[in-house]
Amino acid sequence: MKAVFLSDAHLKRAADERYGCLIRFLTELGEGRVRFLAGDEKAGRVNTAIDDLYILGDFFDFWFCRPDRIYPEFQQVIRKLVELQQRGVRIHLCEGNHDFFMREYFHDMLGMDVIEESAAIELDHGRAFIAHGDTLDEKNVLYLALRKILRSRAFYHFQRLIPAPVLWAIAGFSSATSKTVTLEDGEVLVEKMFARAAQKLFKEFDTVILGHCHVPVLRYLDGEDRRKTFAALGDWIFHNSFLYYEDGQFFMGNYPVGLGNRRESFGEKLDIPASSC
Ligand SMILES: [Mn+2]
Repeated sequence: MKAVFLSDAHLKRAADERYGCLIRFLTELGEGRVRFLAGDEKAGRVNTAIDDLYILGDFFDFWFCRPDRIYPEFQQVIRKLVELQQRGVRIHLCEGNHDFFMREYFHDMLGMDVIEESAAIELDHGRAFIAHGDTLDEKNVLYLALRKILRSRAFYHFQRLIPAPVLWAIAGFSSATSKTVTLEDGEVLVEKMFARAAQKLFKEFDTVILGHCHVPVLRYLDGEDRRKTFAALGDWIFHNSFLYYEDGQFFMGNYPVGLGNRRESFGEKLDIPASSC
């Protein structure tokens, strides 16, 4: 089984650099290429078609459910996902704290897998827990309460009453402000997530894969009987990071940006190194 996991692209405008980067990455996935920079700046690529693409939340900087009125800037990337799906890649979208109510469009209309909060998936070597990760801190009661309200049926119906262009304008404004108010230090957050995995989730799962903290981390923990894997996916704002999985092995890579053809022609197949922090 071959899969790519990514999160936190926070897509907003098609003209943004990260948007273009992601489009190129998805195009290459569709063509059966996974290009990456490893931690030591070595460039490489795996020529293979993947089976699954997991997008673990905050792919869009905002999302409101209007199956008939999709924010125009998002149409290009949605077409890309559909293209990948038509090539046989299964698309899994987990909702984040910026994008939810996704089922009605992505599942009901496009037939993609939508995960509301978390899911248990089967990988070749064992079970994995996947989630965006914003609900892992159970002590953050205020945030969890707010999250519940925003995802309630009442709020769903309320947002349906507001004209789409007005919603998009509000969303652009609120997502800009919410970042300055709620962005916890990524490094602190990743340690909290790892602690949660170590104390609880690893009892049930061999692997925990999360987004939300914007820091790419791949870490192993030797358990009593088998090795456990923890991954935080980073983002497509500063890192262009993704997790690649092939037959029981994980590899954290960064998509090369602006390296031109010199790197591109560096197309040898590398053995996938197991990097860890
Ligand atoms: Mn998030």
